[in-house]
Amino acid sequence: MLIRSAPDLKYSDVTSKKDFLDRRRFLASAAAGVALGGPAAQAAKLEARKSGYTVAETVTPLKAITGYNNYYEFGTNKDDPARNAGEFRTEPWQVSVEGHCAKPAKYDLDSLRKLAPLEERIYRLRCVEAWSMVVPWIGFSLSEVLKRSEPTSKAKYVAFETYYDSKQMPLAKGSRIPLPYKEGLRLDEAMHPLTLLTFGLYGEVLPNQNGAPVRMIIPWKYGFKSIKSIVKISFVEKEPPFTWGIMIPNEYGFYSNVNPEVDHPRWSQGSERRIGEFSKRKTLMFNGYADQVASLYAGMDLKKHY
Ligand SMILES: Nc1nc2c(c(=O)[nH]1)N[C@H]1C(S)=C(S)[C@@H](COP(=O)(O)O)O[C@H]1N2
Ligand SMILES: [Mo]
Repeated sequence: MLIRSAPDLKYSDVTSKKDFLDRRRFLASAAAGVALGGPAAQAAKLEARKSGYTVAETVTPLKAITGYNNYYEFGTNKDDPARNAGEFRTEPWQVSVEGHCAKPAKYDLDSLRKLAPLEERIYRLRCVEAWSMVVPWIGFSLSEVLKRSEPTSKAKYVAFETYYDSKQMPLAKGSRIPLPYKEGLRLDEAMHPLTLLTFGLYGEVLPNQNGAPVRMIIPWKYGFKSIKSIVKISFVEKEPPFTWGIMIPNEYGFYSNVNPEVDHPRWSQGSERRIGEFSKRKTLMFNGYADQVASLYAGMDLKKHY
């Protein structure tokens, strides 16, 4: 069983005692109903083994991660998703893997989650709006799913789509972005071991505002690439359209790799603020994952392919 109800406060060896104590405190306040809006505050535990894919940095408090979100389907203010996503139905859930592959597949959430052992990976995530966070995510490499469907030689990119239901997401229309939310990766980016299919955070299943029941985390790219509440994964031949590129093509490029040297047309990307902290820190090339991913872009002009 992956989900259990017994509390598990054993925590990663790689986090400091202070982080551990912080976490206990935040879990306690969440349990007391302080941190989370809506009725779905009883999160189920999600067991995961520790992983080597981890940054040794202070993790961002659970309360900040679950209270300051971008999820336009549930409103455009940072505190809207925590307030409005609580009753979103994430069961039953189906994810379809289709397109240019020998073995298309449909998974319910449970069968998807059992495709590989769950790992806890502490990753940075950097939003294009120049804030960032460090999160103990739970999931496994997306490649575990992709390789099972045996992509054909025509599969050059992977396209993703979010669930959309205007009845369950009445505020979505007001966001004025085209929905369902769409994203895409080049096949080699999608197959990269860092690319995480994510089911949980902080030892629990994903809170709805963070993209339950399953989302992507691509830690070297701006946060908008990390699409939430996925229902469709397709192998495609051409670079797929993505929501922010459809909306404002002169501001958002397909790659969207974190790059302090390429500013957004309206603001600098040279520095960032960790949510919950006051001072700014310098943004790192590929969000600090250059050693792992820079080779994917060898020979590319990153000022052109931003
Ligand atoms: N479906 C969907 N996915 C989405 C978004 C969204 O509005 N809708 N926002 C993106 C943006 S801009 C960011 S920064 C991250 C935020 O993830 P978080 O709320 O877990 O911090 O989710 C991304 N995934
Ligand atoms: Mo973002």
